[in-house]
This record gives sequence, C-alpha cells and structure tokens, in this order.
Amino acid sequence: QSIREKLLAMLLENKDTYISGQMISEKLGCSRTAVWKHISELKKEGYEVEGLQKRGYRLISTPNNIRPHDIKSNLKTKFIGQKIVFQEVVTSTQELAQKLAQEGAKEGTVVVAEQQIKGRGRLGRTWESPKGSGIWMSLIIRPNIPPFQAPQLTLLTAVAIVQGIKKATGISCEIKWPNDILINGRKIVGILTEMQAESDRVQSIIIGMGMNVNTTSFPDSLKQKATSLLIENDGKEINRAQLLQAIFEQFEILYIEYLKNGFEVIKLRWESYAVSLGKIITARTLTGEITGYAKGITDQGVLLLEDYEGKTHEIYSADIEISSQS
Ligand code: BTX
Repeated sequence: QSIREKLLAMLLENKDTYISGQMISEKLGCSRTAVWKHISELKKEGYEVEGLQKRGYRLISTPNNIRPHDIKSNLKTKFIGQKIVFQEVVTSTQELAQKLAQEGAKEGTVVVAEQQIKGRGRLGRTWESPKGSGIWMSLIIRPNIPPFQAPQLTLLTAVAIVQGIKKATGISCEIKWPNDILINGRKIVGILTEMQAESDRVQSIIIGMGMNVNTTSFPDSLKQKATSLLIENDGKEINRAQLLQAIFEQFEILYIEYLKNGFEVIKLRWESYAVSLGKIITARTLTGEITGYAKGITDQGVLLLEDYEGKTHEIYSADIEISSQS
C-alpha cells in the first residue's frame, strides 16, 4: 500500500472520531507536514476532511472517484484488484489489459477507465462508455484450466457482480445467459470474456465488465434496453469505489472456490439468478435461429435448448430473447 492508501484506510476506519496528526505521522512513518500535504491532496480530489487543532482529522465524505487509492484503501482481497491501472480515457480497457497480460501482468490486475472511446461488446458491437458515470474495467486472470472451460469464467463473473451489487447497494439483479445482467429486463452490466491460450492451456483470460452505475440518461437507441443502478435506486448516486470493492471481494471468494472445487457450486448460484431458464426462448446464433425450451446449462456453461420436436441443441454463443413465461 502507498502512503496515500494507508492514510485513507486510517481515515475510513476512524470515520466517527478524530485521529491526531501525531498518530497518523507515527503510523505512516512520515512527518506531520507530510501528513498535512497528503490531506490537502485528498481534499483537492474531493475528499471532505475536517481538521481541528487539538483533536486531529476526521473524514466527512468521500468523492465518487475510482482511482487506485480510492478503491484499494478499503479493499479486502488477497490479489483481485490489488494492482490497478487507472486511465482517464482509453480506447478500450480490454486492449490495454491484453497488452499488459502479454507483458506478464500478475493475476488479479485490473484496468479501470473513466471513459472508453471504443468500448467493445461481443461480435464487433460497441459498448457505450460515457465519462464519469459508469465502471469500465478489465480483469486479468490466469487460471490453470483448458481453454474449453473458459466460458465458465463469464458465468462466475456474472454471479460475482450480482452478489457484489446486492452487497454494496441492496439492489437485486438477474442474469440472462450468457453475459448480461438485468434489472426489470433492462441491461445494467455487460461482460466480455477474451482469452489468450495455447491448445491445451489458458494463458490469460481478460474479463471486461461494463456497468452503468450513475448514468442518468441513455442515447435513444438504448433507452428501451438499458438502465443504471442510479435509475433503479430512486435516483440516488452509488459510490463506485465501494461497489468495486464488493465485486472484487465476491469474485475472489468464488474464484478460489472454483479453482478448488470446480464449477458445480458456481453453476448452482448462477442458476438461482438466471431469468432465461425454464422459459421458451429464441437463440440467434451465427448460423441461424432456434426457438425452444431453455432446459439448463451444462458444466461447461453451454445452454441446452429443446426445440419443438424434442431435440436438444447445445448453444455455445448466441443472443437470446425470452419469448414467454412458461
Ligand atoms: P454485447 O455484445 O452483449 O452487448 C452490446 C449491445 O448492448 C450493444 O449492441 C447495444 O445494443 C447494447 N449496449 C451498448 N452499450 C450499452 C450500455 N452502456 N448499457 C446497456 N446496453 C448497452 C456486452 O456485449 C459486453 C460489453 C462489455 C463492455 C466492457 S466495458 C470494459 C471492457 N472494455 C471493453 O471495450 N469492453 C468491456
């Protein structure tokens, strides 16, 4: 942890009391003037800190920033999110994360940006990533699994995000296979998993997550399909750093469980959040359209769809539309 992160952690831990400049300087091993300078810097970033002559410093409020120290000062993970690369503007966090992964970035490294100018969805689609209101990030992991199991990580990520959102905000979301997180049928999060692999082993998986957090309005083309946590939270702003901490923590718990015991437990959780199962759905794949009953997912995360003739199809990649409640 940097001095800035340690200082913030101390202020956050002692939110209801004052901590003296003397105590801070002893714990951080720097002069009281240095402490004062760090506090001034934090104030410039939007942290409200009260300083009283005889009592010391007290944190009153935190800004809605997602720089590394905002996220890491209160992050209780071993490796997920412990290294954060922050950029104000990027083309796509996926691109930068891929480059870092090739250069040997450690597992758990995260790239976060305030804005993407070429945010990517699947199949060459674009992902709207306006400045300041969302979370646009890519996580690098290096699981020792064969490439065909990589889709399991998309499903694991969806579970981690649903649980993280619930923990940080109390809001419940649903998962639509394979990679959308919805509230009341509208998309709040998109997940894009990209892999670098040899024939039998994964080298790295880059999990891209785009979340509409404090977005107040969408372009016309998305108005019917998209929503944000703020909109679903009666217009109240969500603290993005706290949300990220919760998601990283949930992800790490699930990921460790997955590496130890396999996909089974994750699958059960995923199914409990899935809206697309047990319904008649239409799957649009690259080769055509199939309508049928969504029976479930396999241990590899493949969707099983039973058509009207009773034949079961294995769907690896598609867009699905839920046609009816059944
Ligand atoms: P997808 O192909 O499933 O969804 C893309 C579609 O979703 C678009 O065609 C559009 O209809 C709709 N859409 C676009 N922007 C938004 C938005 N902000 N909110 C809701 N709906 C939207 C889903 O792809 C995967 C998206 C991953 C995005 C992350 S952001 C960080 C990382 N970097 C990067 O370039 N992509 C990932």
